[in-house]
Amino acid sequence: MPRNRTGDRASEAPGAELAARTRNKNGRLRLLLTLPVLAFLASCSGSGPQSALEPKGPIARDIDGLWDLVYWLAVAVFIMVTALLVWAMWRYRERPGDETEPKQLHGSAAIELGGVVFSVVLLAIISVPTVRGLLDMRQVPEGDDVIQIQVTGHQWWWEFEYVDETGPDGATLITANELHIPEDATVYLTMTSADVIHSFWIPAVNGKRDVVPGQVTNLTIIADDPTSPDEPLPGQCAEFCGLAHADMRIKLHVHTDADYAAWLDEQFQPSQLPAEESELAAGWSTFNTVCTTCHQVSLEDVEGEVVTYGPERHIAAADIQFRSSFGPNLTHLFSRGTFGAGTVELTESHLAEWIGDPQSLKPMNPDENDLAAGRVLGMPDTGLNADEISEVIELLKTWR
Ligand code: HEC
Ligand SMILES: [Cu+2]
Repeated sequence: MPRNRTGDRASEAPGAELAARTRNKNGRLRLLLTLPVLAFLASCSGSGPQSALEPKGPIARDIDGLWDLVYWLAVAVFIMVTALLVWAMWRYRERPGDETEPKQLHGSAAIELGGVVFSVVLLAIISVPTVRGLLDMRQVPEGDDVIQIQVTGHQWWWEFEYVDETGPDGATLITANELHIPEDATVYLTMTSADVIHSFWIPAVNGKRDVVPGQVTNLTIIADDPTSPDEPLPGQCAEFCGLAHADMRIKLHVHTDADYAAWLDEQFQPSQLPAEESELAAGWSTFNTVCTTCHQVSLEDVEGEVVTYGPERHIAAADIQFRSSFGPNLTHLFSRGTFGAGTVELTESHLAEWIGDPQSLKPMNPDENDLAAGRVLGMPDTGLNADEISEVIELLKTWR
């Protein structure tokens, strides 16, 4: 007897049960539809500036090209497999009057071998440019024009030291979170971490690379075109590193050669140590008792001598002396557009909020283990009163 294909069991069910079942079915259908709709809608977001699909330099462009290759191969495979599936479903559909089952087969040398060979060929096609790209990216760039920058990851900010750039006092240039480079320059980052594993990632210029305590890793970045001052290329830590991990950003400013030289010049103009009787003396006294336990600052005194205040820098990694600090170097704080690792716009009122209650702008509370081990994480509440805070801000404002 042919199978009953139109057999409607629902016709035997009482009305209420039928309604319930229909509702149930609708619910399931809706759930089933939700997933592809969500996936589809996600594609409407476009790619923001922090996207590997918007390369702004040759290395990132290579990665993007590889992505395109893999994507289109995947699309071709998807279309092929789907077409085969649809064809098989249609060709071997059950027709009225069918009495025999289709031939049941177990194993087919042709199909299995074909599948294996096809996959191997595809993977080989992908692996050649992948391996070549990886080797290219790992190459240590050479030449006098390579800009060397040491990067230290901290919970939860980035320290940049321009090791080849020494100011009039012989000290190297140190800054935080906002990285400045000239267009088309090959910039070689030598990286380590002061605490836990971080990962340095500015998708527009290269892939990510882990930043590991006690080890040195490297990354080359190159950017094509200058960025506008209020639209630097965004990046961030890409390895979960604690409470404020998501707020560990990087801003990459790309300059013309002339603008880069001007920026360096500015960074080497020493900030001033307030004279003893000046209006800024009170702010300096607070700063030098409270803030210099963590923050470094290099200041020129009235005699023209530049002195660095702050904690000793304390990391030695591999054969490189990393002279890293507990908090960002504040010598040229007001040359930055943001603070708190690129998360807060640098304005006086934000700064007052930060000094008064840093946790309100960026959650950095150490957990119990850290407290028990005496570890300080992030910027603590320094307990200054409103007057002291505004005195300190008046002082900070002169450091540009
Ligand atoms: C116990 C160490 C410690 C002390 C003391 C301290 N800070 Fe900080 N400060 C930090 C750390 C760590 C950060 C980085 C926080 C982050 O972005 O995750 C920071 C960040 C900052 C920043 C933002 C810098 C930037 O470029 O992102 C400013 C400004 C700042 N502190 C000012 C002060 C002032 C002013 C004082 C004194 C009243 C002070 N800090 C005292 C540890 C400290
Ligand atoms: Cu991190």
